[in-house]
Amino acid sequence: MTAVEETPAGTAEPVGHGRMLRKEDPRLVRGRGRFVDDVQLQGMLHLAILRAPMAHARIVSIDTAAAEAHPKVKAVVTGEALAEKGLAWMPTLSNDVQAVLATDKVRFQGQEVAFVVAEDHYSARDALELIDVEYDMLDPVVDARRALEPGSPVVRDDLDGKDDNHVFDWETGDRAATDAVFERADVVVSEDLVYPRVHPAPMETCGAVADFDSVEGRLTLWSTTQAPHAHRTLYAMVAGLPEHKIRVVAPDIGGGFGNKVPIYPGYVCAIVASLVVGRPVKWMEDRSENLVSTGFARDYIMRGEIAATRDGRILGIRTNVLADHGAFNAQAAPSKYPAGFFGVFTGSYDIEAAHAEVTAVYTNKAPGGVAYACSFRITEAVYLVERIVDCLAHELEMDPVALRSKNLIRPEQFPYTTRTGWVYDSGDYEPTLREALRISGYDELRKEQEERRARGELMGIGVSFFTEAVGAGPRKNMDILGLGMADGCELRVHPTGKAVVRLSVQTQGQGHETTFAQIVAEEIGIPPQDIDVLHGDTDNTPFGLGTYGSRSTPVSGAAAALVARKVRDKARIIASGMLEANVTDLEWTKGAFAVKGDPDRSVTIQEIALRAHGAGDLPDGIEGGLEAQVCYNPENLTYPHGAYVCVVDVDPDTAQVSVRRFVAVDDCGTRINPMIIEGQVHGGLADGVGMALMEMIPFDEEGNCLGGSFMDYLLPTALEVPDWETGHTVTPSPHHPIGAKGVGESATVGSPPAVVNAVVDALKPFGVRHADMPLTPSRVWDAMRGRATPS
Ligand code: MCN
Ligand code: CUN
Repeated sequence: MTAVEETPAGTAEPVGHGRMLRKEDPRLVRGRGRFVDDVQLQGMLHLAILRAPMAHARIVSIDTAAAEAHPKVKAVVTGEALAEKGLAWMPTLSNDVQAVLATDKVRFQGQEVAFVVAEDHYSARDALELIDVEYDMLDPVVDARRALEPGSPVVRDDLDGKDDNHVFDWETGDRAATDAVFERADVVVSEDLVYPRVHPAPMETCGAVADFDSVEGRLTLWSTTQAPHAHRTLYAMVAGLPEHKIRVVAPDIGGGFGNKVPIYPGYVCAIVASLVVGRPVKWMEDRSENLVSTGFARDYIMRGEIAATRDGRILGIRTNVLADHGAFNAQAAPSKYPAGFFGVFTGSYDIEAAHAEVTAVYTNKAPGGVAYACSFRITEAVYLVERIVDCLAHELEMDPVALRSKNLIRPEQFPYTTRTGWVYDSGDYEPTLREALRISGYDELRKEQEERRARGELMGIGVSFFTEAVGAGPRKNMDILGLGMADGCELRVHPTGKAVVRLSVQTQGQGHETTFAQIVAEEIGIPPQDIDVLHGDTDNTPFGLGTYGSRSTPVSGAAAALVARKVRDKARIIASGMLEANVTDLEWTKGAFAVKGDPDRSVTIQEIALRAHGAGDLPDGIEGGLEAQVCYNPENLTYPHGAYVCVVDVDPDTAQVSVRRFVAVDDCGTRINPMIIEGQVHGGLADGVGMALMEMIPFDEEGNCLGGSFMDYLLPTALEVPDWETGHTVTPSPHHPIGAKGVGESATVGSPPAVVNAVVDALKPFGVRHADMPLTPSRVWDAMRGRATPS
């Protein structure tokens, strides 16, 4: 990255796409950000939640008398009290219900049982200790593999007639055709792969401040949400408050990574508390609460099978998945996709047949699923295909790059319909792969590896190639709880030529205040510094479904480009009046309309803005002002892709893995701000190294969560990651107005298999073909000794 290309925020250049420092950073790096916990209101009270200490137990009684007697306590609320108001249960994003506060049983360790509202945070916490709950212990179901066994404890006996732990069965592809190609294949390779339960662990935990104004009947909720509009609609449905009387504000958000998509009981408790006590109430969870109770990710137990010819032509892939959904099915995914977008498990390869079946089960663990830069389960899908392709390379004794190269979808095949029905919009895979090989010096690395192996050193080279499906989604087949996945955008150009663009999506660190200003700038020629981006306030932004699944650029970014074009179209008509020329005789150069062939006769967008709002006549039929609004319904998802190469060294004495190099070449179509893209990729690669080597939320046999703090749940630091080496190719999306595809999750999705493939490659001298994440020293040690670590 060259510093020359960067433009400090505040200077006038560049207009439009290009490297530009983030507009939000002056505020954030000076400590002037305003997060939910910074919200202080007159008379505000504090809420703390009592959580279940065990995974599965019947509640016999709850005695709140001592807590209520605490001098600073204003209210103590139990599930029973909520039940009287019909608020003890709330709908989840997957059409299940989840307990706001437990009434009958607790179903996972850390589940919400009661809450206290007090004058300060510490008194609220202290009073939790004074609540006396009598539990009747029940056997828990912890291992998803045992959840469907007859006689297994039933987690969800609250559901009518439910006598097992089955959530859903889902399948995709053609079973018969797939079985047929497996029958005739020269080589079939199977492997059991576990994608462990991990956690998005954003820097800021979840929280809310609820302020109910009983005179106006208005609720204002500041909350850590990635989807303010969708949350508002759900609160209206759950609490029965009229939607126009609810305002959801998401101020600065300290990272989301999917963790802030669901509605958590804590938000609802804060709302109820404000309604009951008549004062503003703040709830902020601590780190352990976040790790133990909020949306986990993955937890997929997969069997992958791949069929190929002897010379490495992949014929088919099939897989069987057991998905652990925890105690409530609260994963966020479009309604018709119970396994998210796992259907893209055929990856970037042109194969003849594919089939997948997924069975989901309830267990006595925290609810959630999907979250953590996942692109709706594409992380699992990409891990499956990229690991199993490496297993095939191992069996065929073929170079993993050569095997991939031979099977990649070819450029002339796009738009490409996969065997499971996904239409990849565009792609040119081979150049991306070649670029990753060039940057990494792949052939040299293989030579070096040979030399090192001869000396007894364990060096590994891992490759992954991924295709993602991001930008949910077309209304025809995507919704969340019945809400179509479109996004609105509104643009107002002021008389002096400055502008405000209002978005329905919500940045949590992705830099929307910068890139969306750039998108608009590119279209109407007003410098990005003169365009403010408003988001995260339902009273001030148009409706839309929010930020997740890397959908902001594909959906809301398209809306921003289109709304700017709509304004430009109007500006053209006004310019024609100003220049006394026909609209068709006008030419647009960035920022001005000029008469064709007479460039001296021109008006800038700023001059047009002034005329639009000013005195004097406008062309016939044109109203004053320079504003527009659109709602964008995407035609298809966008399909970014990438090729990654990871180099690791494994210490033969300690089995410690160190990532020496990581090369990531991403293709996200048209690039709006390359610097922000690199930031997104760097973050995602760190996620990938973390998941591959150290992150996991494990449980003991009783269902105690063993990953409830950052002492146990290890996140990678600067010490565990190398200097990232990034590159790119550009294959625009044909249906997106500016050709952009999403990128926010690409690296998290694509990097775990590259790291695991590298570690397994390092262990080749031991005959290892697979080892499960996270590849901690003990697991690597076991793998070297031919022992499987239970996972
Ligand atoms: N971008 C670009 N050119 C492109 C594509 C994207 O310049 N062709 C820019 C965008 O304008 C935006 C950023 O890159 O500023 C990410 O865009 P996009 O891929 O559309 O993703 P979203 O903005 O929808 O962000 C969501 C995505 C998800 S789902 C997770 S999870 C994740 C991620 O973003 N969470 C993050 N990256 C994160 N980064 C930070 N700092 N914090 C999080 O919580
Ligand atoms: Cu799945 S994590 Mo992101 O889509 O918010």
